[in-house]
Amino acid sequence: MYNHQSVESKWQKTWKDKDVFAFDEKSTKSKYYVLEMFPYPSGKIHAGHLRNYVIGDCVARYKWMKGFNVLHPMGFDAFGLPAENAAIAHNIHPRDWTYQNIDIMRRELQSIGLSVDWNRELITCDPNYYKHEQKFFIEFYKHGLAYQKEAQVNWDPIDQTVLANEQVIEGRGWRSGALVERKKLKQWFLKVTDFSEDLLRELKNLTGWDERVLAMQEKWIGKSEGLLIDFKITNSDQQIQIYTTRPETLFGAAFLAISPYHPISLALAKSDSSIAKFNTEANLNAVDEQTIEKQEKKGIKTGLKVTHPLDPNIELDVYIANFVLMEYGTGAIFGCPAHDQRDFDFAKKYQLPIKQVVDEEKGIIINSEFLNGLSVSAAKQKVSEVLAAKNVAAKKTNYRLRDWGVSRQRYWGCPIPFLYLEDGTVVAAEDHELPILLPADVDFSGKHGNPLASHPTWKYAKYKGQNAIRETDTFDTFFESSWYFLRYISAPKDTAFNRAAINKFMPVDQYIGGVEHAVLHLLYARFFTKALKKIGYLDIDEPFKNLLTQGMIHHQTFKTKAGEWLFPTDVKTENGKTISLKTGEEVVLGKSEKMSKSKKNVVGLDEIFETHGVDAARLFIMSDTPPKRDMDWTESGIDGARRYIERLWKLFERYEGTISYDASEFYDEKFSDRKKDLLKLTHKTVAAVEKEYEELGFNRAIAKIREFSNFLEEYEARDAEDKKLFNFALSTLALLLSPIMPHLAEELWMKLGNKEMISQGANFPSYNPKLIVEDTASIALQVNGKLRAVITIPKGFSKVELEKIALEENQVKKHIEGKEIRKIISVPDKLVNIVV
Ligand code: ANZ
Repeated sequence: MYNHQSVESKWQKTWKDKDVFAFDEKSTKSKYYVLEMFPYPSGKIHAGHLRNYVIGDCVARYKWMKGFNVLHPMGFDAFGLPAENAAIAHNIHPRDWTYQNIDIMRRELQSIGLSVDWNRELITCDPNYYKHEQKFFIEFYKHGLAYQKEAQVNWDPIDQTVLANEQVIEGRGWRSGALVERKKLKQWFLKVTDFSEDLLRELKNLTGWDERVLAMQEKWIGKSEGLLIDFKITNSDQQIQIYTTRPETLFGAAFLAISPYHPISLALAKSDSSIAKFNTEANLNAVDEQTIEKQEKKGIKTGLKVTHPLDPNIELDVYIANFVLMEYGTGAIFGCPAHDQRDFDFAKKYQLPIKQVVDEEKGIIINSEFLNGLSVSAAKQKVSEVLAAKNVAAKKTNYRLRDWGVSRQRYWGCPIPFLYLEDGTVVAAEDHELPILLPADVDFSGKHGNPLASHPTWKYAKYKGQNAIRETDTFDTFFESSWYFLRYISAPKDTAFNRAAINKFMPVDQYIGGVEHAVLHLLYARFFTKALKKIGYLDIDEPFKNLLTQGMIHHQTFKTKAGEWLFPTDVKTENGKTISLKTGEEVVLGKSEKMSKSKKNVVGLDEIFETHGVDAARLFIMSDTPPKRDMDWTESGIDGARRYIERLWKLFERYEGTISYDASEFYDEKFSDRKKDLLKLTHKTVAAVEKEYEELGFNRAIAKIREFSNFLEEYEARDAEDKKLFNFALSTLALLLSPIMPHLAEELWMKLGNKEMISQGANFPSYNPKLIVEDTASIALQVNGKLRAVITIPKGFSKVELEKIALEENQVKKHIEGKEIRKIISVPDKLVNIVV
């Protein structure tokens, strides 16, 4: 029996003692930067973390073996609401809660056997980390990249904080689940929109990114090219400007609609109580775009009318409508019910005409006066020209991307380094004041909103002798994760990073994380990189060269008949029946779903590491599914992984004698076929596994390794030479296994008599290209003894098969056409002669 407990802890200790994964900045080898998204220290690692970090570790270990100077760091994304919520619930300081969790998580991460350089660990709530962001922010401000404005914000009434649009999921706060409200507050923003075009254009350079993520970012940036059109208000010389991407449908216009926040709506609300009421209601419901998209389309007539810009005889009513966003375009639209779903719903409700103006099948314009018969694109062009000539339209490119609101009314974040003077002026904190530290003594009763604002003294400060009040908002925690990958490379005391080192070791060569970060974190980090370059801190454009977004882990769900969820460890399956261990009752089997605490379909990693071992968990997680795809965690899968380890252990017990593992040394044409087969399979496996590791096809690599070890299990070493070959094969196997199961591989490697650990610089095995070519034969095709063609095909075709192939060959056909075949002579692997 393989004793995983003692083996795994032994190697973990040895790696640590010898500091084998320390990154050497002075090394002359090529660098390779592997990074997994760092965890939030919630307390325990779960299966999703495990998958994320094991994938990264396999990449890192493989690259070490390929001779790269690998940087593989780890840290903790340590600011955030849960710490504050814990403070409120359990009367513990957020700092203590966070650091306690970090200690637990660090230990857990280390127990997975990661090849991480722990010397570079960073913790974002450490003032030595966050002080640099205060500096960045002040610099951004000086360069016009940070600014303050009154803004409609998404207000989470439970967490008492502002949420970014992305943190509102179907109208509810992403953490609290509370219905989100709208509120106006003075907020700090970063000018992400300055980079809209760059962020979009450079997606094309990110060829190593998952296509799904690229598509999501493109959609999020949402470039659209359209037209601004002025509609004149009748009996007034005022106009309403709308934005449209479909000017060719202008004759289908049934109404104009403006946002409840449009200046005209706000003005009307002052004198019209029903409009005021409508606006307030829209205000309460309108939160994120998904909600607005889904909610019932409602409007109210303003009493205003506008003239159609292409036909003065047409007048349209102006509505205030709940589906028109103030933040997009001009906050006003023309409604075309026949060709837009929202406008259609609206028209149905208010009995407005629905006039079709595009024949979708033919792709031409109809019912549109001078546009009739034109193609959609020609009509677009025409409308735009006609309106431009009248001076009532202009081309406009819009982006859906918004500036990033970074203010949060919370304690456990990085203080925003600004002050308000008595006369209302806003000023950046003076250099000598930095860093602005969080006060330690705060009231977490949860009754007074932001503890920084209600702190008795903290916010009172001086600025050049004047009285001042500190900004009590802190940064959104996505601020910290927007640049942490730079700080791992070099962490000087007084500056955020060393620029030369960044130029040398950035970008991250392989970034790995969950697809849930496709737009938030990954877009902010890209923006931050560009913004830091703009203010002269950096020279690079993009932070992440290759991005792998791993799939989710699913597990079957179990319920009692009464509908109570059960943990997988609460049930047992016997003779096809699954019963509850507690009651003996049969349980209801649910489908396999994304692991979640609420459905209890989670597994305890500690127990699995204890019973099956870390390597078994690593092997299982990497085995059946490509990293990108969702995978099913099954008890039989993890058992199977453990059994395979046992088989490997037994296989290596057959090793005897000395070992030499230079690949080419052994090949000899005079070897018997079985020896040749063994060698060829060894080389072929190395080639195949290397290819798969390069492409992150770990599941396919493992399949190849298993074929190889199955073969070795059957192989009988009969003589001394055989033993040598067999030992060579085993040593190759240990190396191939090492990225996936590093503890086991290290142990097996030592069993083979090696003195140095694999992780102390063993190379990935090489292969002899000559030995991996498929065995092929060149077949001479003759007609009446005359050579007509030579074909190359795999060896081993039968006579009948060869005849068939020969008769279908063009050159042969030409020479036998119309003639009677008298005889065919075929010699396997050599020739076919057709006599006619
Ligand atoms: C008339 C029209 C006719 C439209 C039609 C669509 C279909 P993208 O492509 O995403 O940029 N729109 C413009 N501003 C809006 C706002 N503030 N709130 C809600 N909707 C707004 O979308 C542009 C289209 O979204 C515009 O084109 C406008 O409706 C609507 F058959 O104009 B369209």
